[in-house]
Amino acid sequence: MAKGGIVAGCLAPHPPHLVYAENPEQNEPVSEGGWEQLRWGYERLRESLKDVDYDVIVILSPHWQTYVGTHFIGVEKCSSKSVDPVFPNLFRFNYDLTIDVELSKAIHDQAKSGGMSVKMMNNPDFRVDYGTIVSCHMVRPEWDKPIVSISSNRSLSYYSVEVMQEMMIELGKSTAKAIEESGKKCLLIASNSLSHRHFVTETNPPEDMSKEHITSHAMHLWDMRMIEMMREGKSQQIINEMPEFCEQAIAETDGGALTWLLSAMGVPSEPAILHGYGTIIGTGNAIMEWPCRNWGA
Ligand code: 2X7
Ligand code: FE2
Repeated sequence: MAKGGIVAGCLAPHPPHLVYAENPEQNEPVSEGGWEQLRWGYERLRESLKDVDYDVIVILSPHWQTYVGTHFIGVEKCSSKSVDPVFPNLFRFNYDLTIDVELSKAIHDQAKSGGMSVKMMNNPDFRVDYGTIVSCHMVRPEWDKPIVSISSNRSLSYYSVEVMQEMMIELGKSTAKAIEESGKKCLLIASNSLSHRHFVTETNPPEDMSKEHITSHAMHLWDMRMIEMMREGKSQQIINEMPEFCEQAIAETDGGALTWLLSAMGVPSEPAILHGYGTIIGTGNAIMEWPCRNWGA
């Protein structure tokens, strides 16, 4: 069997506002648009991936939070309504998705053999988190690929960002090894915003773009610093600076997704492509792609 591999790694943020603004048939609320810079960024990412052949999307979302180990959905068919607990006015999404249980289990087993605390989630009534759904929808609205859904183990809450990083680096290596052995071509997604300080009141309508901006200059500077490092291939420096970034920018990278992604790609020194940047209720969001398929073996 030929070796499996990662065709691309993506940083794909998941504010529900993006799906709300797109007005897909699966989402109940109706909008007049909004957040176009980011939605055009997703358009560019989709265009970049349109001729890329892959079998499965592997995604880690900070909104599936587990406190004892990393969990993987182990149920083949998941279908229900996902409602954002903070923005039920924007996101009530009917989903119907397929899980690649074989690959989920392979990553689970690989991580376990490396000493990590892991668990397969086998509850057929489990509701998939909105982070996973929004990022997958924005990257591949056709919903024609199975996914592997990985939880965010909040080791940070018990220990520190440093411990979280160590664990995500390990999980990334296990993910890469399991993918290689699976023979499958995978698209990896880290589902998170960058700076994550947000406004506490909503505008009327929520898509009033005259009110949308970053919450502070400090958050802007942190976001630009992270984007520049990604564009320059400075993955190791990103990992080194992650504790300060998480603390000072209240960054959503605290869920481990970006560190996991960088580790799975082998902490690349190749540059990432910036497809778009924009703010959503004051948080900073970048759409980035690492086109691993072009890097050679
Ligand atoms: O989950 C989110 C987020 N990360 C950023 C902004 C707004 C809403 O939801
Ligand atoms: Fe979020």
